[in-house]
Amino acid sequence: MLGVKKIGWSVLLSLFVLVACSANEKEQSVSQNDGGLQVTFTTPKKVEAGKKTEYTVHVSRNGNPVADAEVIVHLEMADMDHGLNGFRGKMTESGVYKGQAVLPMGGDWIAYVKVKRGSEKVTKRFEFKAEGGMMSPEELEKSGLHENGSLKNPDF
Ligand SMILES: [Cu+2]
Repeated sequence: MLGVKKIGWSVLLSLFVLVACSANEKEQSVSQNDGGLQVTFTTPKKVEAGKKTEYTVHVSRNGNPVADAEVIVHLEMADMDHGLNGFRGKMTESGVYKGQAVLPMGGDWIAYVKVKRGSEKVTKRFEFKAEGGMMSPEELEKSGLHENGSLKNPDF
């Protein structure tokens, strides 16, 4: 539950994010390589709180797509705990895993991308921004989220 003071801050924060985002219209895509599995996390050009958004994870090794990995993405706010949100990635083509999620509010988000294949296991951290304010309790309910923004029926 947020107090009035906190809501004030989140409005300020959202304004700041709006300004910051309009200056950078590129897709928020980051790649990380630890010598084994290379993992890339991509968001659409614009991520908005309250809207179902599709995210893409690319998994490769030495430039070759890695198929049949288990990909689980936890989406967490940088400065706040909203509980469990994210998705289990579905492979749409070799090495490409997609999933959808609704974020309960705008601001700074972190994607923890867990990739598992055989005995290999790696978790990568990616930062991205979402626009918009907070979802109302009705909107949260409609999107299958608890009041704190966590998923009601996670499959991961
Ligand atoms: Cu939040």
